[in-house]
Amino acid sequence: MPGNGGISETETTVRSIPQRATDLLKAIAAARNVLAVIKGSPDPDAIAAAYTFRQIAEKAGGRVVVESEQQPSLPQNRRIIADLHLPIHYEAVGDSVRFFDAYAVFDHQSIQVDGVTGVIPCLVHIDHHQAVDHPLPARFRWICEEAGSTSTLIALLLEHLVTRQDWSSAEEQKACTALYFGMHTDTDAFSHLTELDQRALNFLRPRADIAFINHLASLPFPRPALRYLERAIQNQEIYRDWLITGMGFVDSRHRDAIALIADFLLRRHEVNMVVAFALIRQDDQLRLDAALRSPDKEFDLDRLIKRFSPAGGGRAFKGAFQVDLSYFSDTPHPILLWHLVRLSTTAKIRYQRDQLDVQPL
Ligand SMILES: [Mn+2]
Repeated sequence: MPGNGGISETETTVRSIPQRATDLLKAIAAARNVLAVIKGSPDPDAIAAAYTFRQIAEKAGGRVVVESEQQPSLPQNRRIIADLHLPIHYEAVGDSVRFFDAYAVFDHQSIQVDGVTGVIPCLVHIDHHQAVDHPLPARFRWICEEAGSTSTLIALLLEHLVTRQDWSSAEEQKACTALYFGMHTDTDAFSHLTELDQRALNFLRPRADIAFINHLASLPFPRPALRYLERAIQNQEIYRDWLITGMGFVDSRHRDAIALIADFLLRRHEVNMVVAFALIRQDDQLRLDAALRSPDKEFDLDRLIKRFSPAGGGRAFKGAFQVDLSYFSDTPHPILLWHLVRLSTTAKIRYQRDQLDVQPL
């Protein structure tokens, strides 16, 4: 890239990695017990990042518990956790938060975690989504949109740390396999890789169990998701160059189907946006869950999503937002509620499409 003494942005990032690895170890040395929180649905990218951080921290004398707010929903995500024996806790932290000195967040724009933020400090925040405007403080932070996944960033740190820490080849393989799958998921099977991703992949590929990953990646579309896909196809409508579809109530165990279906519809149709949404009921909670997909790397999906909901977010190609509707969770008329949600959401989406002409992102 010109204008930088001939040094590309990627090169600058790569040169900063040894220092970042050192800073990460310093941060770890400052806290003994760390809670690594996986926010939202545990996807392979977040799982791999949190797991590898745990291994790095334990070799540096720290202790890390990886905690997920939700159970994994896709069969391949359950398989990678089970087959690689990745230790993840699913109980809410609650009062036990006081047993930790600090917490860490990976693969999420915001480090806000209810019941944790404000109680203990945030030690580490690593992510590849767009940075938020006024981030809460974190001791070590690496936000890098040049990476297609958080696993990319962790792999680049690991590349330095394996030479400085005592990693057996089995441990290395386990972490690299998880990170490889994290990258695979976030880059749509490596179909769009940045220069940084390519570097990370060069490190991971010879160390990962590729046969296992190929097996995971070939697991069929989960059967319950097919039912939702059918609904998504029935309900889809094309508004200008966007495809909009609602799937009704989706069982919380299969909520990842919304993202899979959005991916599928984008591959199938020549549109500039896919928005797929559904209502998710979990215990006494109810929320609207929407997945957005754009085929255009330059499209600022994050900014668009913020127009729907400040709590949502995105990056190149993918994004999502949720709206809490728990107040309506006991409605005696779920079908009526769905109609209302569908009409209102579709109207909002159409409005945002029209707004792009008036007020570009
Ligand atoms: Mn990610």
